[in-house]
Amino acid sequence: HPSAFIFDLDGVITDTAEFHYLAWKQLADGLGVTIDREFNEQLKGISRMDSLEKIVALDPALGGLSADEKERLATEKNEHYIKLIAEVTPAHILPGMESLLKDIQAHGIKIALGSASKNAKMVLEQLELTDYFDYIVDAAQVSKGKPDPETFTTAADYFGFAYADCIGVEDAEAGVEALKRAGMFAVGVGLSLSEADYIVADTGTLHFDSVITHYNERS
Ligand code: B16
Ligand code: MG
Repeated sequence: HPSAFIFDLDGVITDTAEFHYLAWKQLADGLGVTIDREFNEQLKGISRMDSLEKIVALDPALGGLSADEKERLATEKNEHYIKLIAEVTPAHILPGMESLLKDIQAHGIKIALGSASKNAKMVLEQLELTDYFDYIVDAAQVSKGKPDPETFTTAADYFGFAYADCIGVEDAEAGVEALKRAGMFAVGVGLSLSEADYIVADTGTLHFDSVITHYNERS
């Protein structure tokens, strides 16, 4: 068996992408920039400030924003986002994920969260899943976000586990790249043309036994 499972949050445990989208959309509207759900795909898995940079880049007129102004805008988006996720409940857990966490725990395997979100702890609390997690990587303690491996290696280092003995679950290619660069076994959810070691269509088809079978067959 592996030593640990390390989960991404948004798109794996729950779909916070929609709430990020609504908060960014309102901010962008205020700046006179229009974004849609297709554009929002580019914001999945990347940090808050990198997301703002991508929105600002849509309009050359916003090229002159100072670092302080960007900080203020990112804070404004985050305050709105926090209001939105206050409404998150266990009903927002993606299909099959709580039973997967139960199965992993029953086998004595450690569970960690490796999310780029600084609000990850609050989201897990809202979902009532905090108790399943032995360790949560706080995005604030990571200096290089995904696709850098640091988010995932920080979790493995906390336990003192070899990276090759860890399984990561991701829905974004940047996250899969981070896992592969760390030397971990990467499970991709809903990804096509992915570098992931094992791919499932959605969380509903992500089962403990099949992940372990593929992990044990890895070359
Ligand atoms: P915050 P993940 C990521 O979560 C989101 O996918 C991404 O859209 C967001 O910008 C990032 O967290 C930072 O979130 O503003 O709450 O710190 O997929 O890494 O769990
Ligand atoms: Mg994600």
